[in-house]
Amino acid sequence: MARHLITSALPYINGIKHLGNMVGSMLPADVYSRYLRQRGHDVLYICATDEHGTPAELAAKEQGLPVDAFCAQAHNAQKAVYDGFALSFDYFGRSSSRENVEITQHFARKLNENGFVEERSIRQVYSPTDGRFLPDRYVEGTCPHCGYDKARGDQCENCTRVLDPTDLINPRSAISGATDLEVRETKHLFLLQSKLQHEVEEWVARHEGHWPHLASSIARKWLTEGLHDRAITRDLDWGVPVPADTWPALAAEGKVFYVWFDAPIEYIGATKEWSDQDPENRDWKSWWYDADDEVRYTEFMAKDNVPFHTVMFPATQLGVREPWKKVDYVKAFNWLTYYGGKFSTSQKRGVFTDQALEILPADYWRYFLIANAPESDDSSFTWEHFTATVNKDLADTLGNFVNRVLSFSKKRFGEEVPDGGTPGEPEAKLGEEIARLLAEYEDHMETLQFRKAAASLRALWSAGNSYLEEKAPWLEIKTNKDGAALTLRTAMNLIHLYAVVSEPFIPATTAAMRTAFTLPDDTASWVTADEAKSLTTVPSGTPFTVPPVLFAKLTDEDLEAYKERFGGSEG
Ligand code: B3M
Ligand code: ZN
Repeated sequence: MARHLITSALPYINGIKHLGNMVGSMLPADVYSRYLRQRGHDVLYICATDEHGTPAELAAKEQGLPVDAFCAQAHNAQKAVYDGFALSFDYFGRSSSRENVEITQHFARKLNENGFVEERSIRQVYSPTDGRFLPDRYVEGTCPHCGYDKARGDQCENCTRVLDPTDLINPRSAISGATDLEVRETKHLFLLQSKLQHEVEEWVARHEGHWPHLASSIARKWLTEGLHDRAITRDLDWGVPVPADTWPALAAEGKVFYVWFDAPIEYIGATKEWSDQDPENRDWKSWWYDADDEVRYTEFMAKDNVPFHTVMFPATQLGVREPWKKVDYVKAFNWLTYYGGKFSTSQKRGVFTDQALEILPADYWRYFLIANAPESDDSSFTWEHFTATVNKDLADTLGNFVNRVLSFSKKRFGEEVPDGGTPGEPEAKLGEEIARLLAEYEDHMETLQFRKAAASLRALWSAGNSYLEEKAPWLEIKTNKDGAALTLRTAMNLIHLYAVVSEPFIPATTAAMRTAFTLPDDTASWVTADEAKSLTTVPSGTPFTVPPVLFAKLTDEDLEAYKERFGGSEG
């Protein structure tokens, strides 16, 4: 049994996230974690809210709240939504935690001891209108590389190039829009990434061959551009304080660490938060320290986060000269667009996670989003595609199969699984097909190819429908009652098998399917190839109930109402 450490990119604290944010990180991480748990592995799935940096400060200001109070309520609001999506984190922490402060400060001290931190005086953008230094992210302007006119001072989200605010053309304050920006002297700590370039390159070279092309190409691009020494402190009131024992002057000025310095460390911090809740039985360090041989670490994130995870964080981990666990596999995603454009809170474009749960249960979204995950390219959310997929895959192929098999059997044979005698050629052929498709599904899940895994799952569901159409127990019963009973018993075994293997995608639905059968020792966490072939896990005589219809079909009126409410057109 392997130990799997899984993390997904930490959602910024400011505001409820849209579906695109979830499908590129937390949701696939959850599907993979559920799958590994069912296969009997020891899984620790960690995430947290990313609470530092100017996103938090500005959002709190807008709500007239102290930042810490804002973060506490915003963390709970996001966590409630993720609970609604059944995201099975082992722990969902907060980067403002005491644990993260301690570990981040430890990392900074060690980097300093090892000669990878230097104090430098820099010229930073100051906004007299806002009365403060503007962190990179809150300087907006035109990207010098691609001309994108909403590029941020730290990174251009259009061409993903990392920037410095002074690179921007026509810079303006993202807070007030003020353009009377000045550049003033201020002291900051720099992480000497240039001194770690060679080590990071060696480490990436050892791993990039296993990563998806999207992750390895971005990491390679960043390394080819060369690792630059980067400021890792900011003039902000909110963040991990620079420790006074090492940098008294900077601490006295109230400097804090740059959000991207402490955010990845929160993966470790949140694990310690988890451990501190039950120190007798949990050992956070066994997952992170000197754990290379026992633990496999997989990260999930969107492509704009790849540079920080494949270069800056590993550089930090290498520079502390301690055996912290570095990522083994980076599952990076492209973007989910909304009708080809970006989701946008301000322009009321797109579906946000809280709104999604208002209109439909989580499993509708979970399945659709993973089945259309933006893996090898951006993918576009449209209401037309969503309603068509829900109606075809969920309502017809899976839901209708379950409902008509159980309803018909109950009506003609009562509320126990009928017998029908020895399986024949059709059942043997079906079993071979189910075992083949199951092996294909498992392979796609093991290799984190979610769209392909969804296709194999769909094919498993379809195989049951083909068998039912071929055997047609509603006709068979007129001339061969036993034959009809055998068909229904076989189909009910498929329902139980679907309930087990579909759980990572649609956990609430599969719970309803599985509990339809009163199986005393239904502990089967997965399905073996033999069980797939034989389809006899659910014996005749097993009591069963007919669950409510699993998925309601979406109507044209629903479709129009969604498009009206959320906006829905190209461009
Ligand atoms: N919060 C960026 C984002 O939400 C950042 C991820 C941090 S992962 C350590 O895209
Ligand atoms: Zn650009």
